[in-house]
Amino acid sequence: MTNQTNTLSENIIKEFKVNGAVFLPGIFSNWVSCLRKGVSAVMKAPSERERSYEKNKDTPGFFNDFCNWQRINELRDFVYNSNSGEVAAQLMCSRTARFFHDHILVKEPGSSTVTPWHQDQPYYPVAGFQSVSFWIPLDPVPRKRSIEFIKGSHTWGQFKPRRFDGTDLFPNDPRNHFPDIDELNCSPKFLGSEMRPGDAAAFNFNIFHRAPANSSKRRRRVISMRWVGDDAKFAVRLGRTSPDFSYLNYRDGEPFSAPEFPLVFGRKTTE
Ligand SMILES: O=C(O)CCC(=O)C(=O)O
Repeated sequence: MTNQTNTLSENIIKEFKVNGAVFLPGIFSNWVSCLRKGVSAVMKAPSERERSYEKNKDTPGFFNDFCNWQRINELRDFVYNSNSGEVAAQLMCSRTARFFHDHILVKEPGSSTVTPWHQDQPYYPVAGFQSVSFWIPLDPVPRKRSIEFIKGSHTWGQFKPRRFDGTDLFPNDPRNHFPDIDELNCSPKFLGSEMRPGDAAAFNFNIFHRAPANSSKRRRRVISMRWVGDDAKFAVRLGRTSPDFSYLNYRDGEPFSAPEFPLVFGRKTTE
């Protein structure tokens, strides 16, 4: 698979830092067919982490599966051989880029599941400000069905995480519940864009974001590829994280390092 643009402009890097999210048209367009094959392989044989919504009702589903890059060749190829590690390092202003996990999110035509406003980092066993997820659509997505962010909200602190079905992930978490966006006493600015296959929305793990239902007649296949930078440390949460890595037996504040999280960009020759 061929590589493509690796160098981002200073303006893009600044926009990411200040706004917490940036849209990168065409950045992974060479990888669309490879990623589509990877998503299709996972959907044919989901992992034990698969968690889909509405699958037992008569309504179209919202397929979610995580952490498949080690068993699916196409996803592994993207992680190691695409420009994503280098692009991630630039956005995070980090010397290194370590892969965290892949997350497949397929909304079938007519799926009524809205992905509610949330931020990602409180769900994860990782702390640190240097982080980026690439939300990569593999089908065209108009602005009204695309991921949406609140500009600058990656600096607003961390809140108690809820599952996408509305239940608390960590019931004893003392942090405040995620704010009701309609009741914020500021005027949030929303960031969104029409997107094509192979574009990416790059965003910090702490930014507030959501994605609408899929009221269209076409599937909305997306893969989110998540990366962390030099300052990543393990974070112990008050329950099983999503995705769950409790089998690693990590301690709070330990360097975020395990074979599951390969250092893809900026490796020292001795590592
Ligand atoms: O695609 C969606 O519905 C939500 C995506 C999301 O929340 C994420 O990638 O972090």
